[in-house]
This record gives sequence, C-alpha cells and structure tokens, in this order.
Amino acid sequence: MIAESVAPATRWAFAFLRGLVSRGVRDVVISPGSRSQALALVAAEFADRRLLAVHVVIDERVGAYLALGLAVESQRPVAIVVTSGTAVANLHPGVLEAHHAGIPLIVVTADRPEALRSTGSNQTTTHIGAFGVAARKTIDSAPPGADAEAASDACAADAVVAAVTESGPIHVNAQFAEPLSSTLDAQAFDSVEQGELPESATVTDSVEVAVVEGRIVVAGYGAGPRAEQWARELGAPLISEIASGAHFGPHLVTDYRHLLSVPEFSDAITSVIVVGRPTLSREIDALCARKGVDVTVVRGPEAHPYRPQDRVHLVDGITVTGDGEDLAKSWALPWARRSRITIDERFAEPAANVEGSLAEKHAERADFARQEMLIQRQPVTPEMLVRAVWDVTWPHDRLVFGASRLIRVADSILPGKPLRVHANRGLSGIDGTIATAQGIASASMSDPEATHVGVTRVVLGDLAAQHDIGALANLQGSIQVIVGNDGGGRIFDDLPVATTANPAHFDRVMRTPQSIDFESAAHAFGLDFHRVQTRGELTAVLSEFARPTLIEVVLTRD
Ligand SMILES: Cc1ncc(C[n+]2csc(CCOP(=O)(O)OP(=O)(O)O)c2C)c(N)n1
Ligand SMILES: [Mg+2]
Repeated sequence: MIAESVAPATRWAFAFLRGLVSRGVRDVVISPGSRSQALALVAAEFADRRLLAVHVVIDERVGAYLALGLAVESQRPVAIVVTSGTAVANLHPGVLEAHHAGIPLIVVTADRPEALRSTGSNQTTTHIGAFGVAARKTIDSAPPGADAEAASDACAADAVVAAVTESGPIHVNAQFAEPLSSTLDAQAFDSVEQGELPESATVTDSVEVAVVEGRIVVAGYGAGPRAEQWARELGAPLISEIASGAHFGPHLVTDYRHLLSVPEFSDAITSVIVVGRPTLSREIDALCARKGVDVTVVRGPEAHPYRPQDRVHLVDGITVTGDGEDLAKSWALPWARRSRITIDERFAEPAANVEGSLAEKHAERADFARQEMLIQRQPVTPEMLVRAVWDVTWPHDRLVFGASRLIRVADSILPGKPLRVHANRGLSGIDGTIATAQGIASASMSDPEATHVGVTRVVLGDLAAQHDIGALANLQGSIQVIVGNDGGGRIFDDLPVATTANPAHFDRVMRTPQSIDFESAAHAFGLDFHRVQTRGELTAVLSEFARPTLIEVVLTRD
C-alpha cells in the first residue's frame, strides 16, 4: 500500500504501471503533457530500475508507430501514454494500422474528470470513441479515489488481457483531477516484479486439407512461416508476399504475377489456401475471385480477414492429411523452377568476365577493369536497390518496407530467404514507416535472447520519407533509413489515369515531386548521410555502418 498522502493520480499511475509490468508489458512510449504527468514520472522511475523501457517521443503520431514497431518485434502489447486533446487524435493513424493489422497496443489517454467534458474547459475534448471501431475495447477509468491502487490494477489487468486476446489496440482513458502528481517513496518499487503475459487463446477451428494437385498456398501479411510448412506438406506451390514471413523455401514462386497469366500453370489451379491478407497484387485478388476456384482463408488477428468472394471458407488453421512429397515433384516444383529461371534471366546481376582479370595480356586485363568500372558506375534502378539490400540482409537483421512501389518491386523479383521483413500492410499508409522501423530496431536490440544484434534497414520512397521526417528525431542504434528518391509518388505512374490526365496536373496533384534536401534533414537530426547514385556506391554504403544513417538513393527512371 502506498501512503494516503501521495496524490491519487500518482497512486493510480503507480499501480497501473505495476499492473502492466507484472503482466508482461515491457515497453511504454511517452509523449509529454501536464495531465499525463503522474504516468510519465512514475514510468521514468520504473525505467531507472530497469522494470520498463521508456521511449520518449514528442510527436504522438510518431509515438504510436514506434509503439507498433516495438509490439511487432517483441510480440508483446506496448503501452502509450499521452495527454488530452489533439494529442489523442495524433495517435489515430497508428491505432488504425494496429487494428487492421492485429497488433496489440495499450493506449492510455490522460483526461480531466468526466464532469468537465463539454464545459469549455481548456484542452478538453471527448476521448471516449476517439478511435471509433479501431479500439477493440475502451475502458473509461473513473477519477482515482481512496481505492486508486485496486482500481488501476484491475484496469491494467483488463487492458493486458484484452490486448492479448483481442490482439489489437485497447483504449484506457484515465481521468485525473488536481493534484496531478506528487512524489513517491522509493520503497514502493520494492513490490514491483516483471511477470509474464497471460496466455492467448489457442486455435480452435482447424480444418483438414488433403494433398491434391491443383492446390496452391498464398501467404499474405501476417502469414508467418507456417504457410511455408503447409505448402511443403501439401506439395503445393507457394506464393508468399515479401512481408509475409514465409518468403523462402523450395516451393517459393516469386514470379507469380507472370505465371498466373500463363494458362499452362494458371488454369491448373483449382483451390487456394490463403494465409493472412495478401495486399500487393491484383493477380491474387483475380485468382481468388475466379469461378470454380475454391478458396480457404486462414485468418489471423487482423480486423477483417481477406474475403475476395462470398464463397470463402474462413478457418483458424489447417491440418494437412496425406503426404505431398511425391506430388511436389510434378506440381509445386515445376512452378518454382520456372519462376527461378525467369527471375534469373530477367534480373541477372551483371558480372565482368573474371578470367579477364587473370589474363596474361594487358589489353584483356584492362578490358576487364573497364567492364567492372562500367558495372560499378551503373545508375541505380529500383530493382537494383531492393536486390542490393536483400543481399546484405541476414536472418539476425530486420528489414522494413514502406508502402508503394519499392515493396512491389521487391515482392516481384526477390529470391527466397528466411528474413524478418515487416511492412505496415494493415492499411498500407505511407505514414509512420521510419517510426515503425525504429520500434522494430529498438525491440530487436533489447531482446535478451538474441545472440547477434543485427541492423534494421528501412527501404521507403521519397514521399513516405518526407511524411515521417519527424521520426528521424528518434533514430538510435543499428538503423539505416534508405530512401529511394525517384521524384515523387511513382506508383501512380502505373495507374491508367497516368496516360489520360493532363500531364502537368498529374504531376502537380498526384505524383507530387518534392524538393526536400535530405542531407540537411539528416544533419538537422544528427544523422550520418550518404547520397548514392551508382551501383558501386550503393553496395559500399550498405556494408559500411556505424551510426543511425540516412541513405538517399537517387533512382533512375525506368
Ligand atoms: C498516409 C497516406 N497518404 C496517402 C497515401 C496514398 N499513397 C500511396 S503511395 C503514395 C506515393 C508514395 O510515394 P513514394 O513514397 O515516393 O513511393 P514511390 O511510389 O515513388 O515508390 C501515396 C501518396 C497513403 N497510402 N497513405
Ligand atoms: Mg517516390
């Protein structure tokens, strides 16, 4: 028990944070504010005692995405504490993304007592309902009184259980009256211990799926490695998106966009097992909507499971019956082989004739040197960029893609590799990408079980980078922000409207090229900076790495 002389707000904040920590929460993101002072100051005490990692972010929009990245990587709910008013609204993009993607967050907004709502009281608005349907549970906690500790512990328990079982954002609105905080005896912290998360619900609805020719597995966002395992067990081709967690293995078909248009392959498909939510290609949507194709969707924590047509079987998991090893030889492997051949042909890395380097004749050696120089001086294309990043990334590293064109290029050409790749595909916003990556980087650095601390690389477009430029203020640790600068939103160039609209108008209101000076931005935030124009420079900067770095890659137009 904490002395009654301590302000109720501080007692509530202490027992709430103790309640989170004892139930497995390890990270809290804090943005400054007066109404939220008790939570912020008590959290700082927890951080001093290594009971919680506290991440301080001025901009709540950045804070929400940072929390989301921390939750993705740590697989734990992450708490966010903000003050009242517009601070709450700034969380909305990250909360929406977390809801659609199914990522657990505990959003704590500090409010005045209910009686002051709608009275014109400064910085007071209606917090309840601010996130609409995106808050999977809302707890409006009454102003703390004599029972502050018990009430806030119950509130923490509710929030953690809901975040884990619902796997989405939970909104806790804490009503604080004056005095907004007071000091706390150091002994109070003796009662705090880190505990584990409550158990989450186990899979209930698993259906049996037989090994048959004509069945393929599609892994979308949130699929994870089980999709790769199921494809092997089923002897089925595996179409797994780049951020699915299953972009590897012998059955992988990277060149699926093309093969789905080749009748010899495409017409043979009779059944699709979709794991997670595919978001990167129209071809998958078209396939799943095709008449006569049976679609089973293995849902995850996302708000709305993938439903490309009305006749979808929605399940929580599958159990494969039969042995797909023989079938793989005649069904899955021809797909995978054909895909590999095409990709190798189309995207072969150029190489100078190595024998030339060993030649006796000076002219031949000089010719080799010239070829090599030309290769190194090639301007960087989107394909070259994603390939170079993929090649330097190892399983202990992390890779994050922004929404837009580069993730699609990566998805359509990169060979299989069991890497940890994330992209915010819940709503595919171009906002919050750098903040999300920093959350992933921070959580990966604090993983006590990690044997290697890798590098987190985030690959994003120039508009996405400008959108989240404020997140550069929070960069720390092993992180490279790699901006593919192609003069605006080049994804729109592929839309039919690009050929019909007034070109000047299209440029001004859709492609929207910007003139941001990324070098000055990097320096303003104390980051290292490189501008890269050629293949040689790109490979050199990707491997040289010490501090948080912004790399601007000037991309050539296709
Ligand atoms: C928050 C948000 N605003 C707008 C969009 C619409 N949008 C999708 S892609 C895109 C352009 C992105 O440009 P850039 O980051 O440079 O990537 P590029 O297409 O050039 O690779 C925009 C504005 C979005 N997805 N999210
Ligand atoms: Mg761009």
